Amino acid sequence: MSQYPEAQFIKSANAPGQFVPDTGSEAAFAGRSNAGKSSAINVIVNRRQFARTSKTPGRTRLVNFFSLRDEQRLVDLPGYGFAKVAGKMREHWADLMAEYFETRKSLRGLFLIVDIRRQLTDYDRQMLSFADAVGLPAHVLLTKTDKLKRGQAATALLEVRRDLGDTATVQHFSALNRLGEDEARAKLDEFLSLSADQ
Ligand SMILES: Nc1nc2c(ncn2[C@@H]2O[C@H](COP(=O)(O)OP(=O)(O)OP(=O)(O)O)[C@@H](O)[C@H]2O)c(=O)[nH]1
Ligand SMILES: [Mg+2]
Repeated sequence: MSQYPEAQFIKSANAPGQFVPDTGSEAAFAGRSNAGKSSAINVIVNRRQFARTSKTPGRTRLVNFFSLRDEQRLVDLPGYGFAKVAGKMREHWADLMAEYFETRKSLRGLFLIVDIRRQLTDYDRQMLSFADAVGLPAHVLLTKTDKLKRGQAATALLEVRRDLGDTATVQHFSALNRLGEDEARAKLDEFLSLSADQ
């Protein structure tokens, strides 16, 4: 049973004017394309195909708003790091993200989805600096932990934790075997219950 039985998709936006009304609280999910963002959201919300997974390139370039509970939202930000994304498109992405982080009053926290085998990319660091610039807490999900042996996974976590310092918290996660789902959900609820000026 989902912890968010009323969860539903609200709308996709390609420009700030299309964002849903900025009231209540929301948590944003960001990550390199193919890192496992949609899969992580599906596990956390406990619904197959809630955020969809891969092979829907159009939708992954948009800001997707989902309602979790009354006045609590989850926002699936456009995936980044597409090798072939043209300059104009990349500029549009950067402008859209800057606008979102700088103006969004209901934003309470950032989830950054990182493939545990790849460590942090420049785009990941850019997302963390967007969050840091507005004093927003960030939490990293090291996804696809099932792809590594236990020792390798532990080492990768330590490396990322050292790299992040106190800019973000971090945990192991796997959409395949649901490792870390409770911890991720607790963090999501923690973010959503923060008040506006924290
Ligand atoms: N083994 C394993 N595979 C995963 C995991 N999470 C995601 N995948 C796979 O990785 C691929 C990409 O997953 P998505 O969830 O679609 O990734 P995304 O970050 O949403 O990608 P875009 O929306 O295209 O940017 C899919 O084939 C998933 O099945 C995981 O924890 N373990
Ligand atoms: Mg996706």
